Amino acid sequence: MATLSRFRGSLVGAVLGDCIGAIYECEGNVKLKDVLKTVKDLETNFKKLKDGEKLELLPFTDDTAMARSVAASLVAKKGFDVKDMAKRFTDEFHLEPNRGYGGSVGAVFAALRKDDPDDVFEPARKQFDGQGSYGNGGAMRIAPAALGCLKQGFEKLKTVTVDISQITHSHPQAIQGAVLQSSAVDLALREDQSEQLDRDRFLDKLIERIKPMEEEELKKSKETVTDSPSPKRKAKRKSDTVEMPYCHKLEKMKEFLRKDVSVSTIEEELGNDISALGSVPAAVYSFLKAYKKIPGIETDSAFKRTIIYAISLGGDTDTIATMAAGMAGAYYGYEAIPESWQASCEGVEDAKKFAQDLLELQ
Ligand code: AR6
Ligand code: MG
Repeated sequence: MATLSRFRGSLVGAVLGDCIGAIYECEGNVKLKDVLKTVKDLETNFKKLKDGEKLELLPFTDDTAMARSVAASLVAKKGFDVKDMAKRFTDEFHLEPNRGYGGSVGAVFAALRKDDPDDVFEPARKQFDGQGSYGNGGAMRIAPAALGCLKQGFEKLKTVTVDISQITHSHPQAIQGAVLQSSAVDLALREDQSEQLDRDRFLDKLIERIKPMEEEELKKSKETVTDSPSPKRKAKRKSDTVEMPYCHKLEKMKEFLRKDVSVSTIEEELGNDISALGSVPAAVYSFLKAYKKIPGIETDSAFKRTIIYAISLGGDTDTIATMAAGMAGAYYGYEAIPESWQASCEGVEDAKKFAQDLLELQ
């Protein structure tokens, strides 16, 4: 479970999902054949390299920029320190604001820098008339927390995840999405690879963790229905409007995994957008789906299938791929990650070092 291979697998996997996925971000419908060509090119170009030559690196985006801050803070503080983490996010954003951050999160960093509030959650809480952001920014960066909290168990991981999310994303669905993502990485790290992965059981364990959070939120929203409505998002998909949408989507996945479901069905039922609810389930599904062969993706590597399939879903490709690959790397380990892909992406060496440092925290 807590091995260097699986820690490295998760963090390096997440970097590759981000860098490769970013090629297709916001492209609308992504053609699988284009994604297959992209990764084939990475492999061909790597083979052509002569001694001492280096590839032009695919840059990482805000997903990795923020995940690095999560890892760096946990390592420097030997655990979670909310002020330190908020400062690292803020400094990192101001150092390189053009990493593809979401449209509204910059305002949180600006307020954190300008006001330096005692309560670091305050600027995020004020977003969107007090609803908070429901974007996937809390989930996309969270994998290092699963590594850092592995020894302490789920309750600790949950508390830390909620707080890391709330620095920028305080909408309940953003927080639940972050907990779903960190849980999936945590469970992937813990799975015994010598046994078959029981995908229904994996989903049941995730449901067990998310259900109480959704139930609590539902109760709150029913209590406050008349005076101040609890955060609701304008949903574009029917599957986002059900009472406990994360649990609903996790249950649906069991059915989808048993048959060959089209990408458009996945987009409709699970989503592929920048909201947490519209992307974390798609990432979990990509990881579980790619455990077995996928028609049209002719590779024996389940790790590669995960990234290729996640990107083929379209929409917020870098973030769905980074989250899915964070799980896949945690499960399959570092050795499953192709050298040519690593050599093509920015930030891999740092991810390896962070994995080592987080392992030493255990
Ligand atoms: N009400 C209305 N619109 C909202 C709300 C809300 N409560 N919350 C979010 N939005 P942001 P992120 C819309 O800025 O989650 C990048 O590609 C609003 O249009 O918090 O950090 C990253 O890599 C807002 O501008 O960003 C991520 O994949 C947008 O959602 C992705 O963007 C994004 O919310 C989201 O990053
Ligand atoms: Mg993104």
